[in-house]
Amino acid sequence: MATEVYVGLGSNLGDRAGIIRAATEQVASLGSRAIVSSLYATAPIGPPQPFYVNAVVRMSTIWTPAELLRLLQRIETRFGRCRRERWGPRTLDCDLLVYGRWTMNTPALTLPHPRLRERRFVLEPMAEIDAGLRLPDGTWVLEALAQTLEQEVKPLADAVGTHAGH
Ligand code: A4P
Ligand code: MG
Repeated sequence: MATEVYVGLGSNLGDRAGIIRAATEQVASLGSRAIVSSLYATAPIGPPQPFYVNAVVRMSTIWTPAELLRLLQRIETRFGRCRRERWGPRTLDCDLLVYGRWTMNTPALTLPHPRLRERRFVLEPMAEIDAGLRLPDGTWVLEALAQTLEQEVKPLADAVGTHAGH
């Protein structure tokens, strides 16, 4: 049985947009009926660091959560990710945001992603893909999004030539 999943991607080192475009394709190949959001230029959450490009992929997959996480980490590695500082700059971060109606909390995997509800950089692309989306606890993504509008997130096309660059 295939399950509908949402995967969040972020990059803030190197050719961010090129990395996210290529990586979303690789993530989409792990499932079927994939939809890729627009790319967004987003202000960093956490320690001061360059701006991010973020996007979200929704797809149906037959991989289990643990298998899918391992496959996502393999894609991160392929794009040169090396883990240094937590929340620090990275060429590619792939997070499993939502896996069907699953909820779980282990050190290796928490579902839905624990910081999802506070982050406009994932809520905005999720809402773009499905404005009627509800999280397993019943929260509407649009409702959570409305609480995060002070965070700077704009479509990448609009950000070109503006101050977003480094
Ligand atoms: N892990 C547990 N649950 C999950 C899950 N649902 N998806 C574990 C993915 N991984 C999960 O992750 C650390 C461990 O979390 C993994 O080994 C996995 O087993 P990591 O990717 O190695 O480390 P990280 O990314 O530095 O930490 P973390 O906690 O994933 O950071 P976040 O919360 O992803 O934050 N600002 C903007 N604008 N855009 C961003 O994309 N990203 C971050 C990273 C900070 N600020 C940002 C952005
Ligand atoms: Mg991560």
